[in-house]
Amino acid sequence: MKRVMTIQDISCIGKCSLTVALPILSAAGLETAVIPTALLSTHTAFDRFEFFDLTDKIQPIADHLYDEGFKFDAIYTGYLGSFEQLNTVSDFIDRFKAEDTLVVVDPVMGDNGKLYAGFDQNFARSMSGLCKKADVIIPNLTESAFLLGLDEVPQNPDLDAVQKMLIDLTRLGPRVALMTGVSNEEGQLGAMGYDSKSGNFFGSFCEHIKATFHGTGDIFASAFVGAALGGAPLDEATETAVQFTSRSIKATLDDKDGRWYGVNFEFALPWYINHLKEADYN
Ligand code: PXL
Repeated sequence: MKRVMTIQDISCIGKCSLTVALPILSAAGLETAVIPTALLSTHTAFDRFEFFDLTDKIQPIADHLYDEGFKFDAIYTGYLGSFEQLNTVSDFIDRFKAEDTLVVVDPVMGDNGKLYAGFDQNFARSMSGLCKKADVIIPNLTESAFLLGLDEVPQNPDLDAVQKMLIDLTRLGPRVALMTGVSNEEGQLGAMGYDSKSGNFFGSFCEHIKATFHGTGDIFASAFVGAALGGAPLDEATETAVQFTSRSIKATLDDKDGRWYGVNFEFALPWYINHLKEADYN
C-alpha cells in the first residue's frame, strides 16, 4: 500500500484541506498520513473564524516520524498559513524526499482574482520558493499570476497565454505545472498542464458551471494525487480530477440542502473509486 503524507490545515467546518484530502486519498486506496498545520473553526471565507497555529508542532512530529523510519511515496502540501510554516514544510520535504517520492505543492493562496484573508504578495514570493521543491504544482489561475508576480490576474487567458504561464511556472523549479480554472473554448472550464521534461502540454475540460464554491481546488488536487500515485499518467490523472470536481459541483447544485461553503464531493466518491478501479489505478 502506498503511503502519502499530506500537510495542510484542518477546518472544523468548511470542507477543505484535510477534511477533503483524507477521504479522497483513502478512497484512492492510499495510506494517508497527515500533519495539520493549523486548526480553524471554519475556513477563512467565513466573516469570522478561530485560528490556532500549529507551526511549532510540525518539527517535533517530523522528528518522531523520521526516528521511526517512516518513508512516503508522496508528500502533498496545501494551505499553509505563515512564512514560518513555508520554511518548516520546506525542511520537511528536504528531509523526507527520497528519489521516488512524488512532491506535490498546491500553493493555496487565493481565487477569483484575489488572495485569501491573511496573504499578500510577499507570501506569494515565498510560496514560489516552496514550489521549487515540487515535482508538480497545482495553482489556480489567480495563484499562478501571484506566483509569477504578474501585475494583474489575466481574465479568460487564451491557450497561448496559458501555455506561456505554464512554461514560466515550471521555470520556478517544478517539473510539472498544472493550472486549474482555465478554458480551452467558450463554455468549457478545466485544467491545463505542462511537463517541462517531455515538453508536452496536456489538459482536460468540461462544461463550465457558473457557480463558485470553496474547496474545489483542494478536491481537484487530492483527486489528482490519488490517481497519479495509483499510476495514472499526468493527462489521465488530470482528466480524473476534472471529472471528479465537476461531478462534486453538480451534486451540490442538485442538492436542495447544498451549502455555500463547500461541495458535496461525498456523492462523487463512488464514481472516483470505480473509475480508479476500472483503470487499475488503485
Ligand atoms: O480551500 C482552500 C482553503 C484551505 N484552507 C483554508 C481556507 C481555504 C480557502 O479559503 O480558508 C483555511
